[in-house]
Amino acid sequence: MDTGKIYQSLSGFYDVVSNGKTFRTRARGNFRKKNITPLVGDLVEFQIEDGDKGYILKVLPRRNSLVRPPIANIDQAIVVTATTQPEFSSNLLDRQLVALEVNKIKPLIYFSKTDLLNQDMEKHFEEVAKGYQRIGYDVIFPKQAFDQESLDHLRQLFSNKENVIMGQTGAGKSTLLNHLAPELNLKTGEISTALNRGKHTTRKVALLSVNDGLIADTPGFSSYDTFTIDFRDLTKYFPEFMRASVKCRFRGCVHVNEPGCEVKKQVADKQIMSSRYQNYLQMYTEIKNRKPKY
Ligand SMILES: Nc1nc2c(ncn2[C@@H]2O[C@H](COP(=O)(O)OP(=O)(O)OP(=O)(O)O)[C@@H](O)[C@H]2O)c(=O)[nH]1
Ligand SMILES: [Mg+2]
Ligand SMILES: [Zn+2]
Repeated sequence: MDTGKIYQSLSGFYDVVSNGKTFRTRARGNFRKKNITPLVGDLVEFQIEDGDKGYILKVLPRRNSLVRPPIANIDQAIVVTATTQPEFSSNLLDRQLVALEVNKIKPLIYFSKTDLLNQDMEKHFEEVAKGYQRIGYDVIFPKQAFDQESLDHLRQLFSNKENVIMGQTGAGKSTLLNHLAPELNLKTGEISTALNRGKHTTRKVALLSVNDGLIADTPGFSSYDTFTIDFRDLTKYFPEFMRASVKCRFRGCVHVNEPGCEVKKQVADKQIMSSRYQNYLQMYTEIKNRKPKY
């Protein structure tokens, strides 16, 4: 029996790398019964058969895992966020940030297509970027698309970590990776077709070695559902709400109808971005009204 890491998953096959060798494996039959799906990033025990094939016996305990994109054991997620084409959605961004906070994965927000903005829109998005920076997130806002400074900054932030690149279809995830490491030669979509046909250019999750780090390219999505958390806990995943909430009058304040709520005060004072609060309320209502699944 050997131990390795899943680098790629494609139609029921898992490519496991062990001591620098790749083995094409399948999951053992009883995985489905036990409701275990191996994920890219998983450490697994596997049995080698016929040289470079094998089957997975066991998925080792995970540090964390995401459903969208499906990946495990990640330190940092580069959230590629289009400022335009597709249109910026603070809601989609905040949902991804919450999912990452829930899973204790460090977000890094990368704004793409900044070269397509006119001056007014560029100013607007610089403010948006600053807002997320004030929350405490690492943010990269390229002055010119793929300028050296942004790429170097990104390289510095991802080296020696296991990273995943996530974001909406057509946001520019694969394009960004190609700029970081041209030898990857990843397939990218035409802007127009990517958006109009709703087709993903990237179809599989695969871990790639880029400089001194590992990055998973992933297929994009167009929507992002909420999470299996208690609605009372949602506030915990908004770091700026947590900082403010020590001054809320009530312990356990969820910042909706309570009097003396510091979060609502800071929204009114524009210290907290109102888009964040609106998105919080929307997610809160959604989670609260969700029918329990049996
Ligand atoms: N002008 C401009 N175009 C960009 C930028 N980033 C990506 N694009 C274009 O946007 C289109 C989509 O890029 P992809 O890299 O395929 O997007 P993706 O996020 O990998 O999409 P999926 O694989 O479908 O999830 C391509 O035509 C890219 O050339 C950018 O910063 N500026
Ligand atoms: Mg792609
Ligand atoms: Zn409050």
